[in-house]
Amino acid sequence: MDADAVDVLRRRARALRRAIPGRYDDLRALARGFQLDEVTPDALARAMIECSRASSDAAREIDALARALPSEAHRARLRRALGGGVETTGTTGCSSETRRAREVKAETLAPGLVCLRKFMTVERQRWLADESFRLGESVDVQQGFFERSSDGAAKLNQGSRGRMILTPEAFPGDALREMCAEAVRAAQKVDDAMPDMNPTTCLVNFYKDGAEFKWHKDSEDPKLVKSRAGPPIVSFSVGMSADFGYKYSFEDPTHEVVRLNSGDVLLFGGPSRMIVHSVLNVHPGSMPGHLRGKMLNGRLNVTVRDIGEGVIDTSQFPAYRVSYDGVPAEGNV
Ligand SMILES: O=C(O)CCC(=O)C(=O)O
Repeated sequence: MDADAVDVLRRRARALRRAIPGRYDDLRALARGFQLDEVTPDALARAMIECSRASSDAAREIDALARALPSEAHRARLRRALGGGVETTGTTGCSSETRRAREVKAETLAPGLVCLRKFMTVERQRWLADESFRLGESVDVQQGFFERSSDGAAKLNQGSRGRMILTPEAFPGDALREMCAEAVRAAQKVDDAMPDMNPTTCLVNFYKDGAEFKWHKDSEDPKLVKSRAGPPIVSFSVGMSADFGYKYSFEDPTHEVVRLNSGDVLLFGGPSRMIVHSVLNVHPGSMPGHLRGKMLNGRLNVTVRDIGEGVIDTSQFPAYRVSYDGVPAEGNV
């Protein structure tokens, strides 16, 4: 490296230290470890995304750091984990897409099954991603997305998927409850069979590209299963697109598929509450521009549920086990 290039790197390092004074040493150590293949690209990407939230200066300098890694192979691995570079507009950035009027479209797929296209604004998608990763990030909190493998590295707690089980109150303010209420109202406008719901629980899943979720039913109070009147699961998708498969019985040899894109909300309740469903694929390369470098490359899905009198056995985490009157519900995953 010539003297000018070294000088540029030194100046950038000083600028980065000024932008994230409390985090600079940790980030530098992670970047070094990554170049020695001792730290995974996801671990460095997560730290970079978190530090870049501090300010637009921090975001710009971190983006420059990602571009300045000397090895192209390492740059490429980091870009992949970030879904591109780090977003340099900081926390207040507002793209033209945000300002454009939203074109929400409600698709009734079956009685009780509605997809609200582009229901979440870009800001809401970013908010949900930021808050979910803030909650799911820490490998030392038992119930985050990550757990430690035997060699001490952080890995997603369900293989290519990470899960958290939360209450809606884990998200600041009343925002998630309000989003849910709005989505239910919008679905009820196009579907008389969509019941009301009162959010009590959220399952948050983070999928790496290519990840799947096996065919399953979401557990429900046996009384409501019989009446086909269960409150809807309200499912928010952010990040990469996925194919969601559904059918009405496990034995059915065929199934329908609906593509869920970032910002879409799918509701299944009433006669569709017990659909058998699966995430068939998460499409690589489908990360929307407004989320690149804002969340770890992949897909986030937040299902908000009304489990009524159900009780969750938290000792089984990351498995999701709900009982009604002491009896484990069918369809626990
Ligand atoms: O990720 C999704 O779209 C579905 C998640 C799901 O099936 C579940 O949480 O039970």
